[in-house]
This record gives sequence, C-alpha cells and structure tokens, in this order.
Amino acid sequence: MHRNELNSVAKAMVATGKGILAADESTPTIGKRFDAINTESTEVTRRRYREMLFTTPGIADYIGGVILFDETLRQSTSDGVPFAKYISDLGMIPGIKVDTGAKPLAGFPGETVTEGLDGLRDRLSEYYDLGARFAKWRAVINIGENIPSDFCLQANARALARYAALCQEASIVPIVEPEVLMDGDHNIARCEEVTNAALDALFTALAEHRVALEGIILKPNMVISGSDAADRAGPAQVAAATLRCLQAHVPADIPGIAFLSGGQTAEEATEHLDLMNKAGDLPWELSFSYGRALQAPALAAWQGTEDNFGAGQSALFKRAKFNSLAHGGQYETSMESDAA
Ligand code: 5MM
Repeated sequence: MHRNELNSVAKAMVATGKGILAADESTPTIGKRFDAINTESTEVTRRRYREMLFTTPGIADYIGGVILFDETLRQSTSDGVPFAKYISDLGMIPGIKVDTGAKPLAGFPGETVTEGLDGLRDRLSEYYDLGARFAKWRAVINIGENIPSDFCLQANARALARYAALCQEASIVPIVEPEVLMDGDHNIARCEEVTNAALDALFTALAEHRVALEGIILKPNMVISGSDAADRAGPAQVAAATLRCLQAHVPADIPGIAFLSGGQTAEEATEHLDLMNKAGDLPWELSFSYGRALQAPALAAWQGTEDNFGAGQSALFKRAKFNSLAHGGQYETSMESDAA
C-alpha cells in the first residue's frame, strides 16, 4: 500500500467526531472483566458480549475503528456475518491486536518488554485477508524506584518500530502504543518526565526503522498523577502537561493521536480529552482509543444477562457520544447528569 492509502485509513480512524473502541482484551484480561460481574468467560459469552458492543445502534456515528482480539476477528454475529465485515459495512474500520503481551525483561527486575515479532509478517498477511486494516501493539512502561531504565525504553521503542514497519509493509496501519502506567504514588511531574523519555525513544526508533509517520496512529497515556499519589493533579493540569509533552515530541506528520484511558474513570477520560481539544489549534487529531473508559459502564449495565443487552448498549452509546463531543472540544461535565 502506498503512503497515501495508509494515511487515508489512519485519518478515517480518527476523523472529526470519531475515535477508536479498544475491544482487544486478551482471554485472561476479559476473564478478569467478566469475573467482576460474576460472568463466566467462555467463547460463547465473549462472542455475545462483543456482539452487544458492535451492534449498538448508532455507534458508527462516533467510532471510526474497532480493535479486536484474534478470537473475535474469527467470530461472527448471531446472523452469521463475520464481525470484521459487520464492522466495515457500518463504516467503521476493523483492527487487530498483534502483540503477544508484555513479558518480564530479563535482567531488569520490575520492567517488561512486549513480545510478538516472531512470525508477525505471516500473521499480518492472514489478518489482512480476514479484513483487518490496522493493528495495535502495546508497550508497558512501569514507574518505580530507579525504573524505567533507559534500556527498557529503548527495547520497547525498537520492538514498536519493528512492528510498525512490518505493518506498513503489509498495508496495515500500526497503532503505536507506548503506555506509561498510572500505577504508583509518583506525582505528575515524574509521569511527564518518563512520558517525555518514552516518546523520545519511540520517535528516534520510528525514524531509524523508516516508518512513514503519516501512516501511523499514536496511542499514548495522558500525563497524570500516579493512582496512589497523595495529592493528585486536577483536570486542567493533566490537560496542560499532556499537551506540553505531545507538542514537544509528536511531529505534525502524524495524522492522529488516540489516547488510552489507563485506569481513569470514564468521566475523567472524557473531561481530559475535552479540555485538550478546547485548548485550541493542534497539528493532529486528538481523539480516544479507550478500552475501560468506554466499556466499564457497558459491562456494569450488562452484568452478563440477555435482559440487560439493550442497557449495555445504551451505556456504551453514551460514552462513545460524549467522547466524540470531547474530540471536538464540545463536551460539558454537566451533560453527565442531564443524560442520567
Ligand atoms: C482493551 O485492553 C487492551 C488489551 O489488553 P491486554 O492485552 O492486557 O489483554 C489494552 O491494550 C487497551 O487497548 C489499552 O491499554 C487501552 O485500554 P484502556 O483500558 O487503558 O483505555
């Protein structure tokens, strides 16, 4: 695929008012989500839950791309339409998580490196045939005493860049996700310092690996206080620090930035995105690629029962709509109670 075709797909994923639904939980992760609502995780229940999300009436007005897990990409709706076809017929773009998870980095206690490069060229070719037009790879960076090490940032940045180059070779747009975790009691300044270093390593590696920046989507964390920090920074500070960090590192060639939510509440994730978009002219689309911040209310409403299928869809619709408004800087926190 030529660079301009990759660019067209990337732009469509984060077009005005649109964002990405991250529904690519691996089997262990979706198992934890289902445990929390006392629902058994089986191939059947996982398929039905994902069907609830994707068939939400009106969802395609707010969602440009849906990230799937391998199992889901091979599943179909109750009417027998493959999910990838169902999603693209609605005008959304199907994507696939291709990493095989963050594994302990040997010799570096407390740090991880994401695996999945072996055989990736062949897997990408199969995923393209199954309908995927973008992919996702998530690096996980932990903040702690004396970590992250520079070596960990470099190892993860190089893996992300090798993955991105392979995706573009296969005519697939890579979502590049270097996640600095919120876990810990660090302050927002420490998160900013580590996010700056992670983005610096990433863009150096992307250049070295000759990745076409106009054909990727960046999926970063927001710059935010640790979840156990004593005095957590407020929304205005989060928005300002995140924009400062992105403006210092992300070239204007990138068509879009789509944040992960990382453990923020659904409402926080929407408000932060909105404040950044209200701040003014930005060189890239600033959108969302939320997993928990889109799905947590839907899971809570669904509770694993058919009776609540519609309630789950309504909960997802509300978050998708509010995040769409936030992408345009047109969300107000008062809308949360108005819509209750
Ligand atoms: C949806 O969760 C994704 C898959 O996680 P595992 O590989 O651990 O099962 C995850 O990568 C997600 O796409 C991103 O972290 C963004 O999700 P959040 O919940 O942080 O918005």
